[in-house]
Formats: sequence, C-alpha cells, structure tokens
Amino acid sequence: HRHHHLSAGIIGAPFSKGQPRDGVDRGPDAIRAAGLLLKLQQQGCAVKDYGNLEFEDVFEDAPVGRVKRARAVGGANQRLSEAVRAVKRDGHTSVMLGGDHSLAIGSIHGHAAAVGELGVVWVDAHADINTPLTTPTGNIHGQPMSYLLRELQSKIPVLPNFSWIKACVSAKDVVYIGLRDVDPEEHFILKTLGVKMFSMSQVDQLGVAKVMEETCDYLSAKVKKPIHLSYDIDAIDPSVTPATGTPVVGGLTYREGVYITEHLCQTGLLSAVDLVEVNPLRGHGEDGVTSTVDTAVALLLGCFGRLREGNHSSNYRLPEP
Ligand code: 4U7
Ligand code: MN
Ligand code: MN
Ligand code: MN
Repeated sequence: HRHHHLSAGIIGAPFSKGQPRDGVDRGPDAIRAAGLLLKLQQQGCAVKDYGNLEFEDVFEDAPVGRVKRARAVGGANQRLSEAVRAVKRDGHTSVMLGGDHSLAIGSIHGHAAAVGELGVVWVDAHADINTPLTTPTGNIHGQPMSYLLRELQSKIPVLPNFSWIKACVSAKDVVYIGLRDVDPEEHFILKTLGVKMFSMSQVDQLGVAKVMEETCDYLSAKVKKPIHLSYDIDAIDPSVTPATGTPVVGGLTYREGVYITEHLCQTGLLSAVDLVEVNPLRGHGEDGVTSTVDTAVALLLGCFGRLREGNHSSNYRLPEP
C-alpha cells in the first residue's frame, strides 16, 4: 500500500508571543484533544508524539524598533528548530502544531538544516513577509518569511536572539496560496522578488485543482526537493475556522483547504507540516472552536493520505461466512 511508509513526528509548540492575543498557545492541546493521533493511526500512519516544547520565560523583552518580543520569539524558535531537526533525523514527517506563525522560522530552519534545500508551500490569508522595518504591527507572526528568504537578508537588522538564524530558502522555491490581506510593502517584496503566488483571485479563476497542479509543477520543475507545508488556519474562510487571531473574509472553503493537503500528500514529497494560528479562545463560542479544530485535524489527516472516497488498510480481508 502506498501509504504504509508514512510516519508523523508531532511537536506541540504552545507559543503565542509572535502576536498579542492570548489562547493561540492552546492550539496544540486542542488539536490533540480532537483525536489527531488516534485518527492518524486509524488511517495506517505511524505516530510519535514528541510532546509540547517548553519555552523559557523572558522577563525583559522591550521592543527593538518596531519589533515586539524579539528575544522570546528568537529563543522559542531556536528550540523548535532543534526539535524539528531531531524529528527529521528520526525519519518522520515533521508535524508542528502551533502556536502562532512566527514558529515557521524555527520549523523551516530546522527542516532545512536536516534535509537541505526545500520547496515551501505557504497557505495563508497573509504573506507574513514584512521585514522588521516594514511591519505595521511589530508582530513577528507577520514577518517569518523575511528572516528565511536569502534574497531579503540585506534588509534585516540585527535582533536579539536572532543571530542563530540562517536564511535557508530561495524566493524561487516558495509558493503562496490563499492570499487576500497583503500589506503594500509586502506586495512590493513579493513582486520585486518574483515570488509565485496564487491569491484568492487565482483560486477563483483557476480552481483549486489547477492551482495545485501548477504549484507542484513549479516546485518540481528542476529537482524534486522535499516540501515544507506551512498552513495558517486563517487561509480557510472564517465561517468555517473562526477561532483564529486575524480572520479575513473571503477565504478557502473546507473542500479547497483539504484538497491542498491531499494533493501535496500524493506528491510523496511532503516532509514537514506546520498547522498554526488555531486559537481556542477566539471564534464566538464552542461551535466555532469545534469547527476550527476539526478542520485543522482534517487538514492534517489529508497530509497523511486520508482520501474522502474512503480508505482501507492493505491487509483488510472480508469476513468469511
Ligand atoms: B499571520 C499583518 F499588518 N500583515 O504584519 C502584520 F495586517 O500569521 C498581519 O498570517 C499578519 O496570521 C498576520 O501584522 C500574521 C497586518
Ligand atoms: Mn509503501
Ligand atoms: Mn494569516
Ligand atoms: Mn500566517
């Protein structure tokens, strides 16, 4: 069976200091409580839970220019980078449960440190490519790509606890899907660097199937690099996933969101996944939280071979009368 070799190494990253709202640090436990591990195992995926990372308290963390809580974010990501590297060394597909999207810094850095050059698929309403000097909010969850892209390093000032970060991704190896809330400075960066993107307009125009075909053709045009999927739950429409810090109307449907994961799984190149920005303290009550968390689980199951047509294990035999 084509999926028996899949194994997931799960890292919980209960971290929220890349943005100002409480609760996103409860994402990992909420996603586990919705049955992620058992459901993965039931579909034939081997699972190792590496538990939740513990992050050091940072007592003095004054803004550096516009950037908020740089020391805490830098330290947490250094720890996460090492954890992802260990999961890849153990031979698993890394699954990082956030936490806010600043965690992509450590997750992608650790993944690249373990396997080398990556293709990155960034599914998000936002581009998260502000530099410390363009950020309108100072929140680092809106900046992770700027620290990772080689082409932007001359624009990145020194920040405390960020000196360990090595820019490890080339602009040509990134594809964005789902964009609909991009700051002008971010739009300038995307256009200047020629970053491949499928905004919600392109999803409307082409349909999600064509978007995914073009995404994978683009990333595998020369060599087949391992793929890092960084999935911000706010890519999905807030009518489905309201429990998140920065919801934006006009997002992906549940079906489009799941299709992206199914298609990437079928490439056989999916090597690490981030599922970030689930905030169980937001989203207008219990139903909104349940819908958000259940969608997060469905996206992760799609990454590990779940098919909506139904699934069965390769050794199943019909009962004899
Ligand atoms: B998320 C924003 F200004 N661009 O930089 C910023 F609109 O990880 C939002 O995608 C960033 O949820 C959103 O703060 C970060 C803002
Ligand atoms: Mn197999
Ligand atoms: Mn976002
Ligand atoms: Mn994001």
